[in-house]
Amino acid sequence: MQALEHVDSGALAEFRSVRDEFTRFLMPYKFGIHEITTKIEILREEFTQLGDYNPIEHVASRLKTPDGVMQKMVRKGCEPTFEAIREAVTDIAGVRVICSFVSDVYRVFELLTTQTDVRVLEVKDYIAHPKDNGYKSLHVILEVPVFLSDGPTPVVVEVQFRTVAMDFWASLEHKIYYKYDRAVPQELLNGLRDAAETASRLDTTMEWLHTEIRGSERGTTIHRSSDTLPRDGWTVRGAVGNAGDTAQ
Ligand code: 0O2
Repeated sequence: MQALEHVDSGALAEFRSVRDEFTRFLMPYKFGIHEITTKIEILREEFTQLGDYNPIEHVASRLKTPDGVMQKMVRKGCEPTFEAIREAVTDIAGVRVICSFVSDVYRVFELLTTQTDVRVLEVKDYIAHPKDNGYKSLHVILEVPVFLSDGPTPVVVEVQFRTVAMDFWASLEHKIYYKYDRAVPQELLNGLRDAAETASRLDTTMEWLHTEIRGSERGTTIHRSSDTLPRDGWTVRGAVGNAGDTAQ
């Protein structure tokens, strides 16, 4: 605080004003995250209360930091204006839905995106078409209204749906990518591709086993844990009502 006394007061006021503007810019995205996570938690609780099989393992979310937004703005070569950023950076608000099996991923995706106040802007199916490195997930960019004091504001949120195995792979790949500052040795890249194939086979086998068990245990509830730890800056929601998530 003492150090600030030596800073030119005009420059400080300008700095504070930019900071406040950024906070105002990010606020609807934070509420957009709440809207989507609430929708997912409602589905999840409905499944649980009905004593039915719950396809949602856990939900995580993150709001990009101002620094993260600016990095993406530079990477996308967009103008340094809030309007341009709003248009070009579609993952300022991010929600990740981790499901038990691949069929659950598509089922929960369908349940969310067919809700009447949700508008789908873009779908990227990296499960049907995995990335070269082995990355799998179902991404959807959607728009949801957030009701502020001056009326409804449409907010863009990126939702990633994946299985536990896909999530496990992606979080390790993310760590490796950053540890080697994007220059990952070929040996590790090969290992990651192998691991992606193994994870994919695990998904197939586990889903088959699950279908077999369901077939012979109709009417019984299958309980599964939802205590997977948060990774790479995303905050996991294990129960309804957790809030406040910020990461790059
Ligand atoms: P973070 O830390 O999750 O925020 P975009 O830049 O989003 O317009 P892109 O890259 O085509 O264009 O978008 P895409 O493919 O939908 O990917 C966006 C997000 O998906 C990433 O966000 C990651 O969260 C995740 N993702 C995509 N590809 C990979 C991958 O190969 N490995 C891992 N681990 N995650 C991936 P950020 O902003 O990169 O990161």
